[in-house]
Amino acid sequence: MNLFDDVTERLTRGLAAGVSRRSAITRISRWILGAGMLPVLPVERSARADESADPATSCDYWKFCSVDGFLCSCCGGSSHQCPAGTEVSTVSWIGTCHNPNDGKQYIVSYNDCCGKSSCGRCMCNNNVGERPGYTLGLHNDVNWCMGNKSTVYHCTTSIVVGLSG
Ligand code: ABN
Repeated sequence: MNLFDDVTERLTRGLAAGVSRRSAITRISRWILGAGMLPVLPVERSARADESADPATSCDYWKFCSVDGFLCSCCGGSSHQCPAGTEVSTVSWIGTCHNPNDGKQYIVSYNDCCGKSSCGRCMCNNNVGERPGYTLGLHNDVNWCMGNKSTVYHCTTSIVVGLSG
C-alpha cells in the first residue's frame, strides 16, 4: 500500500471512529438543507434599480420619463447600451427624471443607436419636460443619429448621467 492510501485509510478510520452513522447523516442533511436555503435568503436587491442590471423593458420605468423611440433593451442592447452592430449617437436629448426608489431627480441622456434599420420593438414615448417642435431645444422627437456617419436610426438608450441640482 502506498503512502497516500495509508494516510487516507487512517483518516477515514479515525473519522469513522469519532462520528456515528446517525450524526454523520445529521451533519450531511444539515449541510444539504442549509445549501438549499441559500436562494431564499433575503438579499439586498436594490442594486437592480441601477443600470448595472437592466430592469427596463417597460415604458413605465422611471428613467424613460422623456424617451421617444424604441427601447434598446428590446432590441438586443440594454437600456443604456447600443446593440451590437450599431453606433451610439454623438448628440442626444437630455431629460430630468424622478427616481421613485430614492426620491431624487436624475439627468438622463437619451442617445440613439445608429447604423441599422429601425428596431420596431418597445416603442416608448414619454414627454416629461418636453415641448412641441417649435421650441427645438426642448423637443425630443428628433433623430439623434443626425451627427453620425450613418444617420439610420435603430433604437434609443437612456443613460443616467448624474443627479440633478
Ligand atoms: N430619437 C428617436 C427618433 C428617431 C427618429 C425620429 C424620431 C425620433
